[in-house]
Amino acid sequence: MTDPLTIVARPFAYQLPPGQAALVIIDMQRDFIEPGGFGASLGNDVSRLEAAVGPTRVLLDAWRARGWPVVHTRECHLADLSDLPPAKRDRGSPALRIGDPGPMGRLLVRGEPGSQIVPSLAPVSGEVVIDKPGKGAFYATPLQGELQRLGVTHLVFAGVTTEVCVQTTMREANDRGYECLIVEEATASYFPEFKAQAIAMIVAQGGIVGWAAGLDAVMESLR
Ligand code: TIU
Repeated sequence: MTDPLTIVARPFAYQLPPGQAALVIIDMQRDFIEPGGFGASLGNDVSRLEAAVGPTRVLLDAWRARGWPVVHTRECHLADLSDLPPAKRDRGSPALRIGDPGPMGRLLVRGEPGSQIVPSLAPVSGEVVIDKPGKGAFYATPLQGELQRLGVTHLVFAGVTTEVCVQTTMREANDRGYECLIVEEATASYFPEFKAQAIAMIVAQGGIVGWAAGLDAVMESLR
């Protein structure tokens, strides 16, 4: 077995076992990142999320070059909305609700243009794509079985939004025994202060949820 790579991270160094660490890219979908989608319908400034796309592409290229496992997730619902609880659809007073028609098709509905991952991060053959009805990627999905099939023990996270779907999934993964690292430049929130605080919560108390590292630190150890 190859020696683990050491990544300078908070709250202390992260040991990445080559081949056993999946890159997990959360919900880099047009519905969250582009105007006219679900994120915008909630009243958010979606332009804040674009900053995470380039750094995520750097990670994705590195994982692909090594042939390591890549997982993409998409928050979306079945066309008949049978997997959408009323508590999720009816919350608050958004401009449009999940399932309503918008400029990129029906909001957060599987197969619609808005639910697709942005073109520069589009999945390629052999990568795992998980469609999920919740904020966490383990709830009501085959993710855990896919990770077991791939022999994955470590998860390196990118994606949006930091404090909603990324943090929820990291917490679910941490409880399932995965060693989790979030890459700071590769994640974004509509609220910069929430991004900072979510990362602070993850690494507090000796890494209660996991680790955080800068993109340069990750790339340095991969070289
Ligand atoms: N609203 C918000 O910040 N996020 C979500 O609804 N989903 C994800 O984070 N993907």
